[in-house]
Amino acid sequence: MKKTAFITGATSGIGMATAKLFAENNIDLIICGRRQDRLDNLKDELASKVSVHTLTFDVRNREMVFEKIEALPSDFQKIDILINNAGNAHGLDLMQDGSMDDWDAMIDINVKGLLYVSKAIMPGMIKRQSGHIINIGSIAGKEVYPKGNVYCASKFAVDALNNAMRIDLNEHGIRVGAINPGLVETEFSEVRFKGDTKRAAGVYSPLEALQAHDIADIIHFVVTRPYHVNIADLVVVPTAQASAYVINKNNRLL
Ligand code: NDP
Ligand code: 8X3
Repeated sequence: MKKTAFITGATSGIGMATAKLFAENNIDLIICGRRQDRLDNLKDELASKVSVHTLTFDVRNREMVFEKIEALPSDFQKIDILINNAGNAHGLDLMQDGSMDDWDAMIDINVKGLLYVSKAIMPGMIKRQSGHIINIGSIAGKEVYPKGNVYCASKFAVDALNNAMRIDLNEHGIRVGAINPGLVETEFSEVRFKGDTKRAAGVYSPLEALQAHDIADIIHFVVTRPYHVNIADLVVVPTAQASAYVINKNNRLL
């Protein structure tokens, strides 16, 4: 039966690549983000393949999250797959030097935003006793690295919430799992370094980083397993990356 996926952070990187791959594979889409123009362009690109609905909201805005999800048109109300992907790092500083605005952003977006969206979507899945939630964590949620502090903490929280969700939703037959990537070349580092594209490019050079489509491929694999198979927790790194901070390059410019 045809499925509908709700993807947060579909305006860029992993979320956008996943939306494109899902469209190639006949999965209808609800694509979300703050940048309406990008959502409109993506909808124009994909609408000949599948049904696409755009939702523009900031995951930090609790009221708007619920307002938008509750007002979904009837064709899009049955959400089979939730990809909790929206998130970013903001800054890379020693904890004693960190910006509290950056800390608020990471906790509010990566942790509380994921909770709000999940809270709005879980009741429908519980009612249908079916659904699949994929949380995009990070290797930063498995290992702390120097200056990663609050970003790592936010992704450790995603790791905990992924496990907690799987336990709490277990009796309802809902699949829950996390994909935890290492270095993926997206707009992630541009956001982290506040638009410093040169510094951002240095994170992914010289090494062959993962690309957004590599993660999209894995997400698609995960959602296309038979329903009795749940991939609960998966770490994926570039071959050049052995751990959060053992990376085969001359000098990682973090
Ligand atoms: P991008 O910066 O390319 O994409 C981030 C996405 O999140 C954008 O679509 C952005 O949309 C959305 N987003 C950010 N803040 C908000 C917000 N407040 N409200 C709604 N949407 C928001 O980065 P990636 O694709 O790399 O990141 C996707 C996920 O993957 C994140 O959770 C990140 O932590 C995780 N990850 C990334 C890794 C990497 O190396 N790139 C590695 C491991 C995990 P918009 O700005 O339009 O709102
Ligand atoms: C993104 C991976 O190592 O840049 O979550 O934090 S890392």
